[in-house]
Order: sequence, then C-alpha cells, then structure tokens
Amino acid sequence: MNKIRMMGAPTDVGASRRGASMGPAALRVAELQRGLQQHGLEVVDGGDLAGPANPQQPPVQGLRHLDQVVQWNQTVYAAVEHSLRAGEVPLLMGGDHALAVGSIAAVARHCREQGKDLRVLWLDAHADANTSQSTPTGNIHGMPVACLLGVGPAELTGIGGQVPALQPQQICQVGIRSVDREEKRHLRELGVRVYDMRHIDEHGMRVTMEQALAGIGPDTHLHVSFDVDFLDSALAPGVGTAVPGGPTYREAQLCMEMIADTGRLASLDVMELNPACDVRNQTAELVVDLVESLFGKSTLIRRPEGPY
Ligand code: HAR
Ligand code: MN
Ligand code: MN
Ligand code: MN
Repeated sequence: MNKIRMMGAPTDVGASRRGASMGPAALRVAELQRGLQQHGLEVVDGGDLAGPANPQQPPVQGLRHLDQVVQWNQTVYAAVEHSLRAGEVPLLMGGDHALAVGSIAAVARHCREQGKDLRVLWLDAHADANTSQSTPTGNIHGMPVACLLGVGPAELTGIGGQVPALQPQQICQVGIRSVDREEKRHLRELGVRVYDMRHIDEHGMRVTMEQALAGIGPDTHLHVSFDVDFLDSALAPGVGTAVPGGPTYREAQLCMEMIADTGRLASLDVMELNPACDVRNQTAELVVDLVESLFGKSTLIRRPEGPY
C-alpha cells in the first residue's frame, strides 16, 4: 500500500444540520493516524484544507450555499489531485458529502490520465442523487451522485474538466435505505447500480459485496466514498441525518474486509461524521476501527484457501 495522506475538509456548508465541520478533529481525537500506522501503513496527516465559513442561508433556486460548496470542492479537487500525482492514497476526512464531487472528480481525472479502470463504491443510507428540482431540502450533500453523473449546476458538474466525471457503470451504492420519491426515478434514469438494505436483508452482506466488487481487476482504481450514516444509527449516532436499519457492526466489518481483500483500494472519503450528534466520540472510534479493516487489518492471517 502506498503512503496514505489524511486531509481534513472541516465544513458543513452542504448540510442543514451543523457539525460535520468537526469530523476531521473527531477522527484525529480517535487516533485515526495511529490506528492505521499500527498495521504497518505509512500515514501522513496533511492537516486541514481551508474554505469559506457556513453563512447559514436558505436555499436559492433549490440550492443552499452553492458558492461555498463550489469553493470547497475546488480546494478538495486540487488537494486530492496533488496527492494522487504524488503516488499517495488520499484519505479525505469530511465534512459533508457534497465534497465527494471534488474528491471523485479528481480521482476520475487521474484514472483517465493513467488509463486506470475506475470503480466507485458509495456506502451510504442515502442515494445522494437529487437535483435542485427534486431536493426536499436544497442541501447539496443530497446531490453529489447526480453531479458526478453530469446532472447539476455547471460549477459542480464541470469540476475535473469532463462532464460527466463518471459513467453510471463506474459507481455502485451499498446500504441505501432513504431515497426521496423523485430521486428514485433519477437513480433508475441514471442507471446507478444500487444494493439497498432490502438486498442486504435478502442476500446477506457477503453475497452483496461479492456482487458489488465483481469485475474488479489488476487495473482497477477502487475509490470508496464512506458516508458514516451508512452504519446503523444505533451503532453510529454521530451523524447529521441518521437512518435506522443500517448494517450491523459485523456486517460493516465484513463489508470493509471484503473491500480490503481486493487489494485495489486507492482513495477514500470518510464523510458526514458529526461530533455534535455523537456520544463520547463513539462514532469516530467505530469509524477508525472500520477504516483500519478497510486498509487490511484482520483478526487472523488468512490463506486464500480458507480459514487459518
Ligand atoms: N435526500 C435528502 C436530501 O436530499 C437527505 C440527504 C442526505 N444526507 C446525507 N447524504 N447525509 O447522504 O436532503
Ligand atoms: Mn486499533
Ligand atoms: Mn451521503
Ligand atoms: Mn447519507
């Protein structure tokens, strides 16, 4: 594994509930860097990126804080691109999920330049595929998937210099359980592959992840966009838009371990962690534990043939 570069994006301009701006600090308090280093990984903490404050304004034509979201995304885009060029694994600490536009646009550009096959795994309770017309809130953190697929304000869809930044076959969602009515139609029209909680209930996490990870090969750059509200809300209260009925601790571990087993994880977003909603930083600690698994911590040394 190449050197991992942590970078914080302390903002909540894409959300209506405040507090995701403290996500990077909470991950540092939960010792994300040391947790990963324990497993022999090289990890640097590049500190926090800077951007505009949250003006706490109402939406304008279905979009709240568009200018601030664009500015933050441009900064994230540049930082992720710089890190990838240096041969590193960028680990973006959000911040709200609107920033995945900049992060994934940078990854997509890098993959085009390097001739890599990009796959994005979107772990989330929400589909984040709204537009300014369909959004019930105006919050841009409910829109990054649509933006990356070319539907959204030009200032966001154009980040990275190619519209759309992503093709629908390149993205796959897991854990989805809160989708707005109009958003459902978008998802179908956009052609995004969605493994919702019903699918996980019926087939289990193992089969779900085998399906989600199918086709990943030696030339794949795997990007994981981990919205912490993916996790069951009883386990992970420290998010702004908690939804019950998510993956259990063991299911989440298995999900992360199966991603690690591909050996193709090359960039990561950890988004929507909100310490203002958390209890004694337990969600941050859980996230650190899961991110360790994502980067290959496992209980035993495993042989490909089966159990140790
Ligand atoms: N779908 C709702 C909206 O558009 C809620 C969006 C999301 N919250 C998130 N993103 N945390 O995954 O406002
Ligand atoms: Mn640990
Ligand atoms: Mn999200
Ligand atoms: Mn979410």
